[in-house]
Amino acid sequence: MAKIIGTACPNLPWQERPANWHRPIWRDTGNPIIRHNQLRSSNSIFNSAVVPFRDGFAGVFRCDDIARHCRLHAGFSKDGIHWQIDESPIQFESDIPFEYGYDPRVCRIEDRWYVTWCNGMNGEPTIGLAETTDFRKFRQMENAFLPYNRNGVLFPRRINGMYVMLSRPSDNGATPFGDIYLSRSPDLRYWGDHRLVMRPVKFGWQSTKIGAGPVPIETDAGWLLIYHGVLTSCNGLVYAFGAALLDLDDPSKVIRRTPNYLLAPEELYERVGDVSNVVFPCATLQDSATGRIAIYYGCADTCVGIAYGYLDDVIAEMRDVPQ
Ligand code: BMA
Repeated sequence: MAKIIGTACPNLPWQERPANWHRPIWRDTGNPIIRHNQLRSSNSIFNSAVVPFRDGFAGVFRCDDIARHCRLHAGFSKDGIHWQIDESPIQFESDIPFEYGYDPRVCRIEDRWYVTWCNGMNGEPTIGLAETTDFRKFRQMENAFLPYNRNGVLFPRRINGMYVMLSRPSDNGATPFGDIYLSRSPDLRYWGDHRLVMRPVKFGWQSTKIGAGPVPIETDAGWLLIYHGVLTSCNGLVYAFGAALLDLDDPSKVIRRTPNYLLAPEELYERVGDVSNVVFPCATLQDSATGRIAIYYGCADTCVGIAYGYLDDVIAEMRDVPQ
């Protein structure tokens, strides 16, 4: 049995696997847990990130407003299912512009939380970075990289003294390619030592591009990285997700990954929406005592769902996959 390294989270949202369900990941029966129009001003609320916070949970939510601007909003919850999301977007304290924000991730490192997101830089996408200690005040820092980049995801501790971030160099549109890269920084400002982590796999659900999803989970078998993979169908892009194990000491090394997806668009709220056929994971809550993992994912660029699974079942799906 593999073990999650980290704190217990006994109050994470959870439902046991349905009796007739044979796959390693299953959905909350109340999905979608956040609807597209939960805010007065929201066209859609999807690809969003949550963390344990005080006696409940906090998060940063992607809310596209009814002018179709991409905004980030803070939110709080006692149970991880029912969320009070601020009506107003986060006002970052910053010397550099916040142009737009989407696909946030939130990572706790030591005494604070860091938000990474796709930030506009002169209109082009790159990785924005901010810190908070209370989810009320957010101090925006320098963008991590040059455009074009997306899916910036921090590791939850320094590795050999360095902060580590995954990202996905891309282009300016619905990028038709994409590999996961890793970069290191001594101070969260200057990034280097760039390494390729993994590439798409010929044919199938992860053949067009891949991108890191939630903050990697530390386990005694390696870092568990849940990531999205994209297939180009006759009807456009299809977003599913799978997982990989990365070396604990050097996470640019892939140990194994899932040849099959863990979850793909299947339910109506995943198949039909502003962008159909998308499941896009941005956060997990995990309980080190039991190996339970709750995965928060955007559904069809419209709303938010949760899926559940056990660490061992996810690892059992992994194989040696040519990188
Ligand atoms: C990606 C990102 C995501 C989105 C996905 C599917 O490029 O923009 O926010 O969920 O496309 O539209």
